[in-house]
Amino acid sequence: MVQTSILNELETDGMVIVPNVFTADFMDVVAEAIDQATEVCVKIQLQQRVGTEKEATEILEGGNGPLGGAAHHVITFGGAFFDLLIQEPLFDVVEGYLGQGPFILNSFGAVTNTNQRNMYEHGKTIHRDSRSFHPSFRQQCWFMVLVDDFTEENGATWMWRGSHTQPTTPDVETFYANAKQVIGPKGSVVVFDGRLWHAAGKNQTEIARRCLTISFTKPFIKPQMDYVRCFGTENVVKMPEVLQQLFGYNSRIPSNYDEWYQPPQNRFYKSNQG
Ligand SMILES: O=C(O)CCC(=O)C(=O)O
Repeated sequence: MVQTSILNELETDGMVIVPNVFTADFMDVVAEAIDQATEVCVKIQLQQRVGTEKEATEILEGGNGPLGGAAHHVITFGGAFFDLLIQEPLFDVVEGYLGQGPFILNSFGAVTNTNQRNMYEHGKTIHRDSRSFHPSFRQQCWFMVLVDDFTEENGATWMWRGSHTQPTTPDVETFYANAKQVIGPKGSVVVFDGRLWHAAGKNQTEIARRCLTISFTKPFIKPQMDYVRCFGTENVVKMPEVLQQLFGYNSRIPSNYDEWYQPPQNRFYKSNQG
């Protein structure tokens, strides 16, 4: 499929499934990185007593609470996740959809869907990812990266094509009458509008089904985490330019006059960021 037809489908349907964006071998590396990151995230969730019950021990089996199987901001682990972004996959589609000019990373998480425990509450309920709705503003462009093959049996996500125009939550019957599961081989990417209604499927197999959930916005929208502060400015300036841009280095908010009054090349919020 040429990029124009990908963009056209995204504009019409609010979603498009693009096969073969990543190789199966690369997805295996990413899968390993997700497992490691999830183990760390679950430990933090336990420590902070958020989302996962204290007694939960089967770390990769989806936790045992409303955050079961969710690992947020795994981009902070670097490695394969950086490698993925450095490839700039489908970035022309993201720019085409959000509007001309640069964009930033809003979030970069992972979901491990299993049959073992309570699955991530947010993921399994009928939801959309944008928390605010505007009928014409394209706030978020999302990637769901299929890290494992998605099948009917292993909990492929239910997505309702064209539902990004609907402001209110559909009732369960209407949603499942219209939504279809996203079936595809690992390495595929579902590009979708953050207003699209969707829900994780039920995994009826013994094997985990993993995906990455990545969102992009224009730079003037706050990201879910301040990645520049998270990585440290001194480290971000040494990163490839594409990562600097995505992590919001070019759209930082000055906090005093010294940071505000700077020559153009040192500006915190650069003039080309919209
Ligand atoms: O894992 C899935 O199938 C869906 C996840 C999801 O919708 C989310 O994390 O917002």
